[in-house]
Amino acid sequence: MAYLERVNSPADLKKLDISELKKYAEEVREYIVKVVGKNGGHLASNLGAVDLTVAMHYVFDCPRDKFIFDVGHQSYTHKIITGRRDAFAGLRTDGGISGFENMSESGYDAFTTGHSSTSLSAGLGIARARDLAGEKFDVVAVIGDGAFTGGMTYEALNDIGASQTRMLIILNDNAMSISRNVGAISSYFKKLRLSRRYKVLKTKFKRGIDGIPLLGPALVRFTERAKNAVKKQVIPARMFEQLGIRYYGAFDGHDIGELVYILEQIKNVSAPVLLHVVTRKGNGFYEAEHDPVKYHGVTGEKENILKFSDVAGETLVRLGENDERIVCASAAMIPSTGLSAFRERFPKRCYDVGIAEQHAVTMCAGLAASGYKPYLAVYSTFLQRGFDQILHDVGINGLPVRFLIDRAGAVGADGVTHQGLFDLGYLSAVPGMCVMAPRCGNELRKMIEWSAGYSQGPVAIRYPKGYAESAETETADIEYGKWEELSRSDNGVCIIAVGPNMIELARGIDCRLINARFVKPLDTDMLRSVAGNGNLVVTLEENVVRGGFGESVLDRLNVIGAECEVVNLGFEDKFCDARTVSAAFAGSGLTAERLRGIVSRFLSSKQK
Ligand SMILES: Cc1ncc(C[n+]2csc(CCOP(=O)(O)OP(=O)(O)O)c2C)c(N)n1
Repeated sequence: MAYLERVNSPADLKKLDISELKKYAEEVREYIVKVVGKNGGHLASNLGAVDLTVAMHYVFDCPRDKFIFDVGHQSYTHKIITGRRDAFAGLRTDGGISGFENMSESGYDAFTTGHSSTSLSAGLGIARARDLAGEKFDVVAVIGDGAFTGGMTYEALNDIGASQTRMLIILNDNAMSISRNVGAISSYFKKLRLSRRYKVLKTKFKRGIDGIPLLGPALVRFTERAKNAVKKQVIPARMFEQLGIRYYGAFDGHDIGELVYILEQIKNVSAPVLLHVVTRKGNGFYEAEHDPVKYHGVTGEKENILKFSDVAGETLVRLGENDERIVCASAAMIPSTGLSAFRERFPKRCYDVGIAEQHAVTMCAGLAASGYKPYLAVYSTFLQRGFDQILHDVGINGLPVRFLIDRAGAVGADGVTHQGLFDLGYLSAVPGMCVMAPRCGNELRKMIEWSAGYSQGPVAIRYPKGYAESAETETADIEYGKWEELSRSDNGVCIIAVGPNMIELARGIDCRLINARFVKPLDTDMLRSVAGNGNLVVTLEENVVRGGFGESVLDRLNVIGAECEVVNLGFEDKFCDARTVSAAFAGSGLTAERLRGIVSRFLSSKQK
């Protein structure tokens, strides 16, 4: 690790020559493989971006120049170069460094990222601020072809092209999102990539004929003209150029020498530029290169845990067999949301729309308006993008779009940008939305079956990542707006819990335990039955309390005129950057000990 140890800052990197840079990049790759093997993380995406990042730091002067890595999941090399080499060993652990670019972690991180397709907008803002202040530095946004499927990218391109604000966009094109990239833009990039082959041929040919003494120069001029004509056909649309953005590409994203050369050339262009580089996901690590989908994100978690996503997928296949109106959609997350089997069985009824949650929601609204039964499977954190579409396109029209909201609650190692702690609030805010949360796989199955027959309005079913099969029991059939009583007690203590983790927290406590399978509408009858004077009602939710389930229970109890004592437990009104689920719970006091303390204090004060 001779070179790795020598580089503690971008300035150290600049002391190396090109051949040393290549050796350094190899060592960085080895180090990433080692740390991700232990801690988990985005392996394939990072291995593909090592050479590019090394070249960027060699040519530019970060942190004076601003680098924004879209999604930020490929920023490991950037972290290692910018003084975080040793800290990188604590990647994604509690108290350790984040798996994404993060402004609060380092002055070298120009922006906090995590959700896709933000880099061009953020970059444009930074570039405009630079120009207003009369400063001089470069702004570089690195964006993958997957992130390029997100709508914000086009809103930003529109603005960048029109304003001619100077910034560099580096398109890191590996033809993959998490799985193979989809859509028309992906096909367009493929055409542009083919021009790369043409470029290589061109330089080789030129070298060959230059050696012919008399005819050489004339031949070069002739072939140059011929090739320019060919080039026009090879890159038919020139989309970027027409938007006012200079396009350079496509270049080999693993040839550090070539990258350094081209970056030095375009650094001085006084217009917005898009540099297209072609990379290989997983580059340099055989397993990741050959199975980039599996190695996109390595979790380091137990693989044998049963997932709610799998139950959702199986149930949809079963329902789909008997009902042709059942269709599924995902925003670039078909395998991770459990939809692979459905896509295989019903390819025409399953849509991967790219990283485009807003579009996915409204597209599903269109399907529902036409009599189909769309199921949109999406992570809680990414659905935040589609709030207006949920409200304006689905909600106002009362359309029965079914949302399957995965990874709801604390998410572990991905940290602050990925926590699914807000959906109960933003979904419940939409009039007419029915919001449900199963406590086990069996209940999720029943909820999805029930939702297929429910056409009065939109339905959201939210669940965390995994569930233990052993905790699965027979569950009562679903009845609209009705909760399930799991245990009884006459000590005046009632715990109303949402979801499996919260129910688990309350297990073993002497109380009336209620599974709030409907977060909206609330079960007012059952609430009346617990509202007696002198009782204690504790609500438990894996969501922020502000605007969440507990507050709506409190509100309803006030309307009923209840005189019981109420305690709302959930996540506090702050962003949670815990990297394990248990640390997230502990950080907001969501522990069995605290719950027991609250209950026993209540019981002893009652005795007095
Ligand atoms: C809004 C949003 N939706 C979904 C994701 C999940 N996600 C993380 S990385 C990724 C694929 C990104 O592909 P690309 O930009 O091409 O980068 P690569 O990993 O291929 O280098 C997706 C879908 C996200 N981060 N943000």
